[in-house]
Amino acid sequence: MKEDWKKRSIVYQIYPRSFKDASGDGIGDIAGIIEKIPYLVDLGVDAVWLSPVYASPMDDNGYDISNHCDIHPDYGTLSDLKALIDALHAADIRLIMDLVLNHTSDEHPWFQESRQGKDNPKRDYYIWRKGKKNGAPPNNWTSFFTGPPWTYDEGRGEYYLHLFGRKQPDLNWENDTVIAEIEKIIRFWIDLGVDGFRLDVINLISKRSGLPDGRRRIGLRGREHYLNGPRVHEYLRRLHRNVFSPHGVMTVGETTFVTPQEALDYVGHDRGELDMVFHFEHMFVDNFLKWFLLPFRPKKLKKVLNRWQETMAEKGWNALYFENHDQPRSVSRFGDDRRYRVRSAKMLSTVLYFQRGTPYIYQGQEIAMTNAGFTELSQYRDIETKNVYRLGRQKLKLTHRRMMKKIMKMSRDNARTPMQWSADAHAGFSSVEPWIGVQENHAEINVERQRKDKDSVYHHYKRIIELRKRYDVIVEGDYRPFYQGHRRLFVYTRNHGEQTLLVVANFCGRATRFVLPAVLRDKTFKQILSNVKDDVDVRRWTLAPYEARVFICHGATDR
Ligand code: TEU
Repeated sequence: MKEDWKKRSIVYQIYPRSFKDASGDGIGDIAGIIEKIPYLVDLGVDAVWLSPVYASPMDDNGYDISNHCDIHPDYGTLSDLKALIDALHAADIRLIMDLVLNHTSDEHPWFQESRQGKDNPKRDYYIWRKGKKNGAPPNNWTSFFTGPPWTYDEGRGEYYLHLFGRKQPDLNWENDTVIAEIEKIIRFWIDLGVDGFRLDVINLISKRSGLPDGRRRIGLRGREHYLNGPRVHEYLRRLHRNVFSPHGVMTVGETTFVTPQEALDYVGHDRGELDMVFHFEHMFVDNFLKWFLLPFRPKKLKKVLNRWQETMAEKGWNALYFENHDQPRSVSRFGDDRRYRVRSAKMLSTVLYFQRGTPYIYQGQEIAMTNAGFTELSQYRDIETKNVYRLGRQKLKLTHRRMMKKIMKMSRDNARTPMQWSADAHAGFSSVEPWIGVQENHAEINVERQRKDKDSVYHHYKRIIELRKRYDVIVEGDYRPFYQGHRRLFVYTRNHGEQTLLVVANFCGRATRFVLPAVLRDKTFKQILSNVKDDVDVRRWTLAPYEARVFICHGATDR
């Protein structure tokens, strides 16, 4: 990856529906985002990743696009989006748009034409098949949103494939015209001034020809026939060659289920495909296939993060994240949102953002917003959550209580409650009742309160961002883990030139003894960040629950 800004930028993800409602309809909008740009500047953000704001029936909150080159009226107009681009650029903040290219909405004109039948020029824009002789769907695959990924279309008399919702038909990337259409869409946004793209489920776009049955397994049957499919790299190299590279835009691919080795096939410096990818391995340390819950073990998370750091090393580049619009809140998931909410949130950010890679902060993470705490099914809005509840109750015969426990912990709506700006009504997000419930704890957990409190999570994030901009070692440095077998300590160094950074964190609610590894004892360390007040002797000390500190060795030269 050549351009430095892609490595150095702090990227802030905005889920527009829940960020800020300026129009007073209870739904976040583009005008609300523009209103909050000074907040993003104060935090130290360099780029915004904007989840979809395109025309959509909102079956999957915009990840079901019906017009890639127009804006949903909930959010505003194309000129509002252009105003957002200009306002962000005036504040020296870049814009990364979320592009969904594996599928569209079934209300997209392309699909409406494709389903007209065989002689329509768009008949092969999607993946249509006859069912099996016994009337069953074309194969035995299962969808990410439960159930078969095939829906029979009476009009066309065939099934169409949808790896996600039935209103999200998969595009046929085998069709050259589809790829040319996609290149036109990307050029449209680049011409409007967009600086990069987050590419939704981009490692699913190539399916094995024949769409054969998948081997029998629990969950996502058939995934071996489309995960990192046979032509995915060919397709991405074409996009890189034709549209990404000529304009120097940044690309981050969402690549579910990839291993570090497979990720290098996308982001390796010699690959000419993507700048970085979001992997999911650390999102599966406390569950099996998301809904079979497992106890969280810090050592498992440490192992995954260390492996990604060591595999990417100088060969590729990481996207550092713990949260996004699909995942539970990290302080509730990996920290302790009851006894140590502030300190554990600071520890998590310290462990994550001093690693090698581009940091991604999801809205609300910087103030340690917690899981939603919705106890009633009626409070949930997410299609995946509702489908999983139905599957659990009807197919697996699990009790309501059992399903609510899973949903309260893992629902995507945990991350989609309105951003908590203040203790005011509706958390200062809107002047009216929002589209989804506001958390009661917004009275204590909100931006306004934390910006006044120098010991808040917000100010800890600000300090981390300031340090990332000050010390080259954080961006350029290598990565060396220590205490790898330890169940509670997370320790690593970064080295670059004469700079050595040391991160020491206690990943649990019990005091833990630390002794400086022998190989580091010849260095003189200065503390540059801590989530607890007192000073310590870096050579040995007992860390308090969720304590985290960062040190830099003497001789560090400020950038
Ligand atoms: O998510 C893809 C994906 O794999 C998610 O479904 C994830 O596995 C799951 O939600 C974890 O609970 C992307 C978008 O981020 C998601 O919001 C969309 O629903 C999905 O693609 C379909 O576009």
